[in-house]
Amino acid sequence: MKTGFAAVAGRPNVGKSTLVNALCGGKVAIVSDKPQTTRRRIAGVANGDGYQLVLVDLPGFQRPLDPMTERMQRTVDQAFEDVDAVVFVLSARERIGAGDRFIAGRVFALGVPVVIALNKVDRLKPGHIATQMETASKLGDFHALHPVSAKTGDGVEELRAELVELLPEGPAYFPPDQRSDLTAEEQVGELVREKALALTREEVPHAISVEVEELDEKVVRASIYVETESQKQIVVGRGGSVVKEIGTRARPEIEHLLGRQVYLELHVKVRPRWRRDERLLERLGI
Ligand SMILES: Nc1nc2c(ncn2[C@@H]2O[C@H](COP(=O)(O)OP(=O)(O)OP(=O)(O)O)[C@@H](O)[C@H]2O)c(=O)[nH]1
Ligand SMILES: [Mg+2]
Repeated sequence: MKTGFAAVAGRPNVGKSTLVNALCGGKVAIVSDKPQTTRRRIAGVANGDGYQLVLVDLPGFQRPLDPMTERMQRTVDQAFEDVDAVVFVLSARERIGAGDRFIAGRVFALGVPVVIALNKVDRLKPGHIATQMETASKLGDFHALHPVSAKTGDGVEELRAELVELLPEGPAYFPPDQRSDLTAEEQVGELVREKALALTREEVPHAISVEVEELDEKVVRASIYVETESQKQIVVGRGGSVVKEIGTRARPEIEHLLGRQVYLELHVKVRPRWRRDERLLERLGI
């Protein structure tokens, strides 16, 4: 059996998590249109005929600004230490530039094959895709370059097959029915955060974290933390409308995940400067 790990690296918001989900054939990681959605390392498992490919979804490469982003970047650096390949994700919709070259400097120095995934090619003109592929190919000595759309699934199967080829022979790392290495509590927390991100803007998404405090047969109780009173007002919404909508959107996905109906109880709380609280960050898995 071919088994092993591929780290998924790239700038924030290029579609790494969407691609991990597509490669795994199901939702492993949350996605949003805001940068810095992924804050921790998440292993997503793709099982197939004669292989188990573990995709390591990572935060976007960034210049650390505070203890939280520092820890996120450390996570990225550490994840490179023991992988069989790297998927270097680029967005075909943006200029391939200095940020990508900085990451290239790191990933091409690792000594493992680098597969470039030029993502978001859906609805782009072939001429534009060709130009972007040309630019991408100059980033370093890549093993393969795949234009893909994580959103439509175009090219994803070919990319998966390419990655499987790079894996050594070995035993499976995860039981066949396990899709990610997060606990149920962690997955539920991420789903709630995803809905909260979708419903907020500007600095608010970055100030949100979610902790699941209770998860039993019937009840899921979680706290949504923000940093200031005014952020709390935004997340609660007029007459509780925003937090209610977060619950309405999250509950079906939580029930699908757990395989049972639950009562979802959400509380919005202020925890000043939590992004600088090392102990809390540790507890949040960041
Ligand atoms: N059009 C298009 N949009 C995409 C594609 N893949 C991802 N997106 C969108 O790009 C945005 C970012 O997607 P994510 O998967 O969260 O990106 P990420 O690289 O994991 O972002 P961070 O975790 O914040 O670093 C979302 O709005 C996605 O819907 C794609 O193939 N085509
Ligand atoms: Mg992500």
